[in-house]
Amino acid sequence: MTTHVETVASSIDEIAAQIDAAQRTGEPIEQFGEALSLDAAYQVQARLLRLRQQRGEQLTGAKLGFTSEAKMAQMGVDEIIVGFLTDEMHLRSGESLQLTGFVHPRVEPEVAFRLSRDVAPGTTARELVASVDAIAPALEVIDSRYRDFRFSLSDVVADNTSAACYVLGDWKRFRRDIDGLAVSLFADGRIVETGSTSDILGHPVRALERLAGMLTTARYSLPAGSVVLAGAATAAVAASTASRITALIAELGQVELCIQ
Ligand code: OOG
Repeated sequence: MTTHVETVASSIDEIAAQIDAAQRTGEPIEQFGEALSLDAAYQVQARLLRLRQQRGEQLTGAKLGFTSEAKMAQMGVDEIIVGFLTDEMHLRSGESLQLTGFVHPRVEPEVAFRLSRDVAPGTTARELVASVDAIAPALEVIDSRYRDFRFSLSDVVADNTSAACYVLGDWKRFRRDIDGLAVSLFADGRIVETGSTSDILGHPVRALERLAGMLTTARYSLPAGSVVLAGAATAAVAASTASRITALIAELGQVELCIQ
């Protein structure tokens, strides 16, 4: 006889398998909708991480989503979410992104933090911030696996918060006074989005503080050297609209992605 617990576990595996296939083929899927609770969605996400690790990928960090008004307004979701990053998602600044294999990728400017120590669920906000040793400008490529880039909160969490790739600029020594820095996103040299690092929860360090509480929900620990993306300060732009996308953050520098 199949118990309720087994049924739930198998549907989590089944949803993870569908999202994983969509991510690997670039074929969009339909949303799961009401049937998927937020807790089940984080279980799906943890299962996706396990599938990627079984294929040899390494966990390299975490990313926060919906930490700015601009992103909440663009996507109609207003709760902070967390996803994972792996080594396969990492691109060097100036590297080319092949659009084939993605569903409908978009690019957004981010602040990246680097952790100097292992951080496990239960780490306090203060300990997590104290473990940061470097900051860098970054770009995140997001690619919802759902048709038309539309989703509910649980759908996007199950889909690893649309994480696809990330590009890091040069690391600088961590300092706390990184609010109020101008953020600009350029497509082929033309400004397409502008904002400020203060658009990320009033101060990007608040994103780190929020991550501390969310690691328990997300069910993973971050090894020393991990990257944390604080969430985009501006709306995202479609990757297909340009052959070069650049983020410039005052005092932190710039980072670039070529699109093919
Ligand atoms: C979800 C991911 C949001 C951010 O920086 O706010 C996000 C999405 O917009 O598809 O990464």
